[in-house]
Amino acid sequence: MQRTHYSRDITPAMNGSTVTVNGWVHEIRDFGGLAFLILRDREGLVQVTMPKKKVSKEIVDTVKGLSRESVVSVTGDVKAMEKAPNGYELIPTALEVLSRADAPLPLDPTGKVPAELDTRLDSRFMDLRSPEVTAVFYVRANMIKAIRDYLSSQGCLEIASPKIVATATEGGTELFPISYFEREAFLNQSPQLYKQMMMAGGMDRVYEIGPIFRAEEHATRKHLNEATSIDVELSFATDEDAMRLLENTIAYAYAYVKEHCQAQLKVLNVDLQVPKTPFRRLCYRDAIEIAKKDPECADIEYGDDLSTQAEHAVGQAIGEHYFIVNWPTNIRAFYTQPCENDPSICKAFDLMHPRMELSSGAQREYRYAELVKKMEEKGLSPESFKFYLDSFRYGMPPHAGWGLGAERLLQTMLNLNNIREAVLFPRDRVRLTP
Ligand code: ATP
Ligand code: AMO
Repeated sequence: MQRTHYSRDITPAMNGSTVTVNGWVHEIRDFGGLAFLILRDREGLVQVTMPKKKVSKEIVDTVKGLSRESVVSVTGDVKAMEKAPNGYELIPTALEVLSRADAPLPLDPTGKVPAELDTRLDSRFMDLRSPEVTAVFYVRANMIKAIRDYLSSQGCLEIASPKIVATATEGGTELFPISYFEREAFLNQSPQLYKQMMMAGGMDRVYEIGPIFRAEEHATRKHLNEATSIDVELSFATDEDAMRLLENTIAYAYAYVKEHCQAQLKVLNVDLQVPKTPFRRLCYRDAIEIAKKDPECADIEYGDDLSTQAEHAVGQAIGEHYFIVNWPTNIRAFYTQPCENDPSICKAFDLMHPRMELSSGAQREYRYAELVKKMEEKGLSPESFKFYLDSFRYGMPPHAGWGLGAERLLQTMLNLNNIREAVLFPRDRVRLTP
């Protein structure tokens, strides 16, 4: 049972050596004098070939009695074989059944019988056994690793901020209230306030990769109620510094995945193109003009948020990653700094993929008096943000940062139709289990 190799690590050059592989019964084919067991592990398929003259009757009989998706351990001799997956087959000398699978299966993990996304999510453990789904999460793990490596290499320290909080940050309507002993508390929508406080703490450059919670009421293909946010905050930095780090992070993640996930990209049929930096900077005003040309967005006005339709119209016109800059101050969060020469626009940016928004960020208002004024203008009570505002009173450096949705990044990278495909166990309006 002690595994010696994953399926992918065995090569035809190992002809004659003995290996042990562990995995699931993908398929059994019996041709009388010759039987095949196709075993599947995380990395791929192994053909176990049983010519009845060479393999013990006990092993052949055990295999014939196996149900699909049972878990087995097979020890055998490697034989180079051009027609088999990865160019080799195993002639078994020992076979151990570790767990028998019930029948019928809730899903067909070979994908031969396609299932609706909802059915797949209901039996996610089984869904994950299909090579396409495994590939998505293999890429996700590598994408996150790349981002962590890159941000660390740029001098950012990883932090962990609380997820149980007392206040909203991204507009009051999308909060999940929870009961916290005698008080009301909320699940955090964003590490925003905490990553800014780290600038007052002198940590200089920080990042966090963690969950955010938003009570989005509606079902869309790009919203989750629990998402993963990649947050960055940089001291002594401008909006332009933050944008540069963001575009370089995206390009690095793409390049890393392209290099390290070749087999998975092939399974997913994705021809990954590393986006070229710097990304185009498009003025909000020009984005509105482009959107207006789409008949479905004809009534969009300067000062409106970009609707999903408008995002699509502009995305189609640009055709690659781009930033929207020079946003009207009154439609951005209170912590955004207005431009000195024209305070009606601000130092906020959105990073867009042609399909959707991937990230928002800004140079922050770091002057205490101005920040309090901005909060009051937005109808927020400075008293409830005292813990945050105090950090601006005793030496707060100028700073800038961004939040990037990990699932949206993966969704657009792999061209997934629905954001739920980019999460192991998505949370939406109706889904709380598994
Ligand atoms: P923000 O960046 O303002 O926090 P977001 O990233 O959640 O918002 P976007 O993806 O930028 O939202 O949303 C673009 C547009 O999608 C919104 O302007 C709105 O028209 C629409 N939209 C946003 N949230 C929802 C929702 N929960 N259900 C349906 N449509 C939504
Ligand atoms: P914003 O609210 O735009 O900005 O969120 C940043 C990014 O997080 C992702 N995201 C989501 N992904 C899936 N489902 C959701 N419900 C969801 N909500 C957000 C998106 C989005 O672009 N504090 C600021 C960031 C900053 O200024 O540093 C913020 O939270 O990809």
